[in-house]
Amino acid sequence: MSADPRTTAPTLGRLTAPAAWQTVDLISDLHLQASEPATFEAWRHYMASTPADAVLILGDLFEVWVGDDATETDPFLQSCAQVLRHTAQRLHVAFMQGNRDFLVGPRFLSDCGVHALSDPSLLHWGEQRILLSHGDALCLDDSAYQAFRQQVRSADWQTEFLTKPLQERMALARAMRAQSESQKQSGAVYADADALMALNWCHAAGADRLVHGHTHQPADHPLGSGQRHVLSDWSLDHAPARAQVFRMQRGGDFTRLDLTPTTHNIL
Ligand code: LP5
Ligand code: MN
Repeated sequence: MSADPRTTAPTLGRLTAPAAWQTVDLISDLHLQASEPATFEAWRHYMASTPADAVLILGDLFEVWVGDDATETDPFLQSCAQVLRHTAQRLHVAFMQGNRDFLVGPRFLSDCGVHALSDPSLLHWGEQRILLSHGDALCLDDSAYQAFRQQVRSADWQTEFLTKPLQERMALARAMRAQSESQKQSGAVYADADALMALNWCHAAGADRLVHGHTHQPADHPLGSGQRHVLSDWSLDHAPARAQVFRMQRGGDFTRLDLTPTTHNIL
């Protein structure tokens, strides 16, 4: 019998903030792609100008990722790498895999000077303990997705997939995206993060806050005696425009910066 994921303690990554960090930004679900240039430009501008000491990317930075070797021939991915590289020279940039870009590998990250962040990870920041996740693993009621996730996160599946020629991997990813979009068009109601699992994760980690993305439903929910903060996705190429940064200050001030052009709130 396999263990109940709701009550199983997760394997935790850890990130200890240096004493000098005053501001940490969290972003996720930008789904960067060549056909969405306004979103890319907003991200580029934000990365070049944020006053934060760290930008932690909680998954789905990329619309899709079929292997680090794709960057060799894709000018758009090279531009994204350039933005990461420039930013990582100035501040701490960390990347957690999402359900679209779980194949981003150590080679790409080290080429860009970006730190890997496992899912979930506990941020130790002074007295604060903040748990970070992409969020897809918490959407337990989506059992078809959880089965798919278990398969594609296995080392065997990934080794086999990554040995396929690039064009074949791209075709498989397109088919998978089409399958996922058709499920969305058919009006499927998506599962939210499971409340018991989220609470147990926080207890196991000694955290009173969880921050995650994936569901594209930005909100702050009570979670036991703490809170669950859900990040927004980004899109400046399709209405409604959305691009939010979750900014945390040392000592516990949390704000959401809205970077959509109409707000005049450009960093
Ligand atoms: O991503 P989004 O928001 O549309 O929906 C997600 C879940 N979908 C996914 C799939 C991604 O969109 C595409 C993955 C790209 C990875 C590229 C590299 C690997 C290629 C792999 C090729 C096999 O994550 C969606 C959730 C939703 O979030 C809400 O949480 O419901 O889950 C699904 O759509 C998965 C299905 O429910 C189960 C799929 C069963 C497999 C069917 C195979 C169909 C044929 C595909 C051809 C390879
Ligand atoms: Mn996601």
